[in-house]
Amino acid sequence: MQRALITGVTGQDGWYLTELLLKRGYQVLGTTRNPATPSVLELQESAAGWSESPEQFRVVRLNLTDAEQVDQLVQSFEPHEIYNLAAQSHVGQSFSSPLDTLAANARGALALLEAIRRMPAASAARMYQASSSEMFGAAESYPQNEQTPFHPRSPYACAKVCAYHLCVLYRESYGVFVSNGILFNHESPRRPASYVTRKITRAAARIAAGLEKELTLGNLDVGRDWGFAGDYVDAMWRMLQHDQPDDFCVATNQWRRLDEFLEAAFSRIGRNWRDVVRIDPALCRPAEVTRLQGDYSKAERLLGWRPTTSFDDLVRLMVDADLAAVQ
Ligand code: NDP
Ligand code: GDR
Repeated sequence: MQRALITGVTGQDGWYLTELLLKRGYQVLGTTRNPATPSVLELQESAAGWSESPEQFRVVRLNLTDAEQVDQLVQSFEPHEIYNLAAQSHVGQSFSSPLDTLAANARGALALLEAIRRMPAASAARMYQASSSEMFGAAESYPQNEQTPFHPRSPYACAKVCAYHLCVLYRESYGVFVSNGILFNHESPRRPASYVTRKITRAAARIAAGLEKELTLGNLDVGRDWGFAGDYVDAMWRMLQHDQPDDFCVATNQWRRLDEFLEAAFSRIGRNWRDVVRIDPALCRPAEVTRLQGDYSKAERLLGWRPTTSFDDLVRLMVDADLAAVQ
């Protein structure tokens, strides 16, 4: 049986990846900072439905910045694959907690690379590193691909650039099988409401139900390449099945302005977003990433991956899930 270790298993991507791996017969060990939370219980209940047996899925506590703890976990579980998803993943928040962000997002990746380096070469784990399109930041060329230079615009993005280069270094210096997935924004009903897409779809549903009257946002003058998280975890898995480690952009090749997302979400509930959206400058970031648009042609060519969910379907899926939740 293949064994996979997923750090940050309680997050959006951890959820979809756990489902994918359990349904493919993997034994999955997930890590969290706190196993006593409702999200762990919810995931365990869902995982029981995706597994053949209760032994197939477990969640353990791990402090990713504690290299000794990381090493002990890796050497005892002997995973074939490691998916490093744990991170302080909120870009805006990284400006108020830069040191914690750097520790979790860069030091955490390094602790895993070091643990892999100490595994017996013949059975060393393959690693997926959750790199991000935020690393392109202020890039001026579109679309962005694996050759586009990085220009990070937040402590979050700087930490991800650091982790990215550490992965390349360990691949080149020690032959570690580690691949960077440079994933563009991907969303789902499991996205926390602190991210703009879910904040919008949740507010639309609550406004439709008469529970709220307005929605407060920051900078609307931005655009992103938004895909569906369920599609993107399949790209992660494919990277670790490929014959060699590499770096891949995962995206839809389309970008939309934030007001187009608002338009799509509020038209689903028959309202005009301009009537309810209020701007609060306090929600704007000290440095902004104005436009990200990916090019997934390398992932398609080498991994046979392509997205299956359109922008309109994604927005509909998220608004409908939030409407169902308020009802
Ligand atoms: P989430 O924020 O939903 O999940 C990440 C998990 O990491 C959390 O559930 C949390 O689990 C854990 N975590 C949070 N803060 C810390 C911290 N300071 N130290 C250690 N662990 C922490 O992220 P996603 O699932 O959306 O993303 C997965 C990974 O992919 C992240 O690394 C993210 O940066 C990256 N990424 C995401 C993209 C996206 O659009 N979603 C795009 C590109 C990259 P717990 O509280 O249980 O410990
Ligand atoms: P992002 O996602 O920063 O791209 O990072 P987020 O949804 O937080 O912001 C997208 C854009 O919307 C603007 N914005 C707002 N954002 C939030 N959160 N709340 C608001 O009220 C608001 N108003 C406007 C932002 O300024 C920004 O330009 C996500 C995370 O998942 C990262 O971990 C990941 O690496 C990148 O996507 C790719």
